[in-house]
Amino acid sequence: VAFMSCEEKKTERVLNFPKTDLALAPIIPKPVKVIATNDGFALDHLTAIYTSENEIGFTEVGEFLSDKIKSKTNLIVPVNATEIPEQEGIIYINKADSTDLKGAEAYQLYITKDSILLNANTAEGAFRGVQTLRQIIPETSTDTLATYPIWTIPTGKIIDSPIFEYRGTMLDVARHFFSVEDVKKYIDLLAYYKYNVLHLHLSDDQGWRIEIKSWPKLTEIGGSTEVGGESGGFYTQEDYKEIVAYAAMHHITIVPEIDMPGHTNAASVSYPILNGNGKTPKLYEGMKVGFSTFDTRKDTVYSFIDDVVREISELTPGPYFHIGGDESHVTKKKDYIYFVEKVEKIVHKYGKRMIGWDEVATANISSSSISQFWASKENADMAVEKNMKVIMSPAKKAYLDMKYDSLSPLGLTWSGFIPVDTAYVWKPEAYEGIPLKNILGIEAPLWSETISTIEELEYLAFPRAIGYAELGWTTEENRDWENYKTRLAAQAPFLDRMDVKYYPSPLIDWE
Ligand code: TNX
Repeated sequence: VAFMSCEEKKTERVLNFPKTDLALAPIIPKPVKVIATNDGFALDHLTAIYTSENEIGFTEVGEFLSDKIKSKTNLIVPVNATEIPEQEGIIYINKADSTDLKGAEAYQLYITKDSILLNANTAEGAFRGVQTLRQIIPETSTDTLATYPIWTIPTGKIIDSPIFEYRGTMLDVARHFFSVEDVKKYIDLLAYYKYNVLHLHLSDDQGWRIEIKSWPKLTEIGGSTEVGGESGGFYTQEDYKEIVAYAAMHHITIVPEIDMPGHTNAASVSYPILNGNGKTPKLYEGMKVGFSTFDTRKDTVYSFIDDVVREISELTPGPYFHIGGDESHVTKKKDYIYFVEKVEKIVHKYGKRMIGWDEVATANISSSSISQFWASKENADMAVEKNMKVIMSPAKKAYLDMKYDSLSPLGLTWSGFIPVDTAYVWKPEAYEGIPLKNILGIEAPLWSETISTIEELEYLAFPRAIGYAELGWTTEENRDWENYKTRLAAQAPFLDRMDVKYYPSPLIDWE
């Protein structure tokens, strides 16, 4: 028996490999450097994974890879197994302190016909590298003379690291609620393209979506509605923890947003004491913005915010808390500034770094706070003057909720149409004169006024979110629309296998 299996070893199987070219592999985001050696590594039933077991998180990364190989190929690839009689073609996932690994998310892949070596400084870097590896495993097995299937991975070397440390998307779960399952599926897809942040817009005029134990009516009342009069919904703290943990497993940071002092109708319906205009508000199911505000001069409002920021921060391991701060059209300018400055202190009290929409830079806030540029260059410039970091989310380029074109059944149009090429062909690192040193990264928001199901979410997010992933990771010299188009076309089999209802843009020759 031993002799028989020897007969079937690599040499024989390798004979049948067509010449490979790693440099042509449709990897998104495009890596810094790819060198092809034109041979093939056979992924098959003899493959095994070994990880740096003593380093935090590396074994989990190995298990993640094994799991994804299983769903793509049906192969069972053992991780750190000790008693496997026969293994060939080992995938090593190692911690390495190499000087050419730039930062926590950097990785290197050395693929030969006998082994794959994935090196990174951290489990996070290894996780990013695993996404590259997943992308170069062919969708179907390679035909060989062997009696069992193999998947040919092209050999060569990949050296890679991102340009930005913050690469996010935002999901508005307030205008329409999305279930924990929906959010998990979105996380699966984001992780594959190396996103590292998911910002959840957890409150707005139309709904409050996270349980706050000290203020239970927020979800009981404020969570009961959505745009269009549908039934709303909210995450219990257990649900939210589940999302946070699932994101963490994918090395994605959750950024919670409680939008205030405007966009607060749902909170004020639940507790009318928060409202500044003296009227008793009603539940709101429309799409207008800018009509609600907290009373910025009332102590109760700040003890409320203290409770909310404390409870959410306790459930959120990531460093950020997003306070919204956009479109407070009925808050007086001086009240708005007073409010943002007070809330920043509360955010700091609970150990978080504050993010706000670009308007927050009009207040006198710390340089450690972050301004999210969505509409006003003037506000973004104020943030730069204050030495703050800026997240690039310009509505004309990066809004996932804009229609692709006039035929799009879903989406809004206030900042224009955003076809797939417009979404890709711009430079977040040199946009509207914001200095590169101030740019923390890029985020593509998906507002949900016009979408209420995961299919609709997918239609607006994909394929544009794939392009934003590349803008956040890949240097400008390595980006090119014509080249990107062919790599994007090659995502179709993956998206189909994941059952993603993406928009089949006619600009792309889908595979
Ligand atoms: C503007 S972008 C908003 C949201 C809307 C969005 C729709 C921003 C900070 N505020 O309240 O949902 O436009 O595109």
